Amino acid sequence: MNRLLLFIAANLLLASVSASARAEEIKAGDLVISQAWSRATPSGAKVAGGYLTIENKGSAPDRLIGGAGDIAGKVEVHEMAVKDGVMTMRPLDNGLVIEPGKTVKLAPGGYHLMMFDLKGPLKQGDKVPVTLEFEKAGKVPLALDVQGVGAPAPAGADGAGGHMEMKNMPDHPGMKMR
Ligand SMILES: [Cu+2]
Repeated sequence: MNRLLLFIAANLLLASVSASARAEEIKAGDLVISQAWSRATPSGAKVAGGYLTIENKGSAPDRLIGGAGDIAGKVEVHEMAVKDGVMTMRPLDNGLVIEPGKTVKLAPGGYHLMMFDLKGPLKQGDKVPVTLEFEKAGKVPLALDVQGVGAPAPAGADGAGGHMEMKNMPDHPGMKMR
């Protein structure tokens, strides 16, 4: 019995250590943002995606309406979806709503930040500062943790989210990653 308790305690301790080592949380009003990350870009690439998890702990919806960063000429909020068998992306003109009590994940293959006109390559290990803009929470500075080329998810995550190749995107002229 005692041994079992010890075992459980040790596991809890390990779990909390790895969770805190994994990613910082950013609090902005009622929002908690975590696991902000991006991928290393091949040299010459002009676009990159940005991914993060946003939790709304408040009682009213908020809306991610845009972003900005020194690394990019323009940052947009995008949605990726399969339409008529073709993978397409489009900017969310009205922003991305985060309902109260809900968690929205921006991840490869779904919602994402799109950084255009990159001023330089993103390198693995970099922390890229960007500022997100929410309707209620306002401007929220954070850093995207740059993972390796083709990383499907942030380091230490459960590997959720499929691997998405950014090519053959008819909605994004000139958007070739390789
Ligand atoms: Cu996009």
